[in-house]
Amino acid sequence: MNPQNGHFTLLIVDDDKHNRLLLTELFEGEYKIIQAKNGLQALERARAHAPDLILLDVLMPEMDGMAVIRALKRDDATRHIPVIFITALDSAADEELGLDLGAVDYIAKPFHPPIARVRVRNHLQIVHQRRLLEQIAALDGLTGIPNRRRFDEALAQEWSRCQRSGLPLSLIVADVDQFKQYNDTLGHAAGDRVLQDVAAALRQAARRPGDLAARYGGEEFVLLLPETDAPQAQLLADELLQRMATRKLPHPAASGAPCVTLSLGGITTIPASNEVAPDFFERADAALYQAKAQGRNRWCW
Ligand code: GH3
Ligand code: MG
Ligand code: MG
Ligand code: MG
Repeated sequence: MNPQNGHFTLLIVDDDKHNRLLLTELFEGEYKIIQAKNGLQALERARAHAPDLILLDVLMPEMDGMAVIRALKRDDATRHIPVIFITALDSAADEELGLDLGAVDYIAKPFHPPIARVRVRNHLQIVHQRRLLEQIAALDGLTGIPNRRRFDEALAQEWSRCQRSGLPLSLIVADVDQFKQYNDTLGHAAGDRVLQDVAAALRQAARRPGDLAARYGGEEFVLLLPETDAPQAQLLADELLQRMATRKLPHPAASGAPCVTLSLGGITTIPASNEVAPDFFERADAALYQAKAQGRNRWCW
């Protein structure tokens, strides 16, 4: 998202209709605008619409702006949303309090509209940059698929989701067979291209919404499959092995098939309340070890 292209949403909070109108007119050319006329409505709309920035009045009956920002910062769903106070309260103490409660900026009324516009734009630029960084931090540099950090988060999330829903969760751990020999004979750069190819095959296999293909590290990959029972996940495992066979990436030093193959370890469970996600992963890894021991290019569950 680019701050100039109108994809950002601002929540304007003010008890005074005239002020809401003024601010809306100032920003509606650049951003999507949502309004709230009191503190409670502000909290509800911040949760419902996840705006990119909140312009917050301080003096409001019932719940004032300071109480609103405290509530926003207590809530996981809203604490990351930057807040700018726009207020007639112009003492240094008020400004200090507002910033101390986590506002990113404080604009005293009466304000110069062009300055308010630029301040908002600058803060949205920071939002934009932070999101880019978050995206990059979740991706593996070589293959472009999600990395282990992202997978660990997703596993924790899906684990508790399936604990609540009672639906099965499946996990496949994939490891490239005899990859050391591959690197040793064809070189590390060729090995890197194989990893990119494997990542592409995994991405194709993880095609339903909610499925996650990630590079766990080195030549190990994972496929997290929420709400998927064992027969469904084993079908996907077959498909993944088949996809690799179809790709026919030559592996001159392989002891079995002369192509790059994968071994897969799978596990399916309905997470019980006394089980933890790391044990789940260990069990998939144990199945992978079995697949290796049984001759590679296969899955074990
Ligand atoms: P096995 O069939 O038992 O899995 O044997 P293997 O040779 O694949 O297993 P091993 O763990 O001995 O070797 C893994 C190799 O993966 C060694 C390492 O150099 C290579 N590797 C790990 N990360 C990368 C990478 O990013 N790029 C390349 N080219 N090679 C990598
Ligand atoms: Mg007011
Ligand atoms: Mg390995
Ligand atoms: Mg290997």
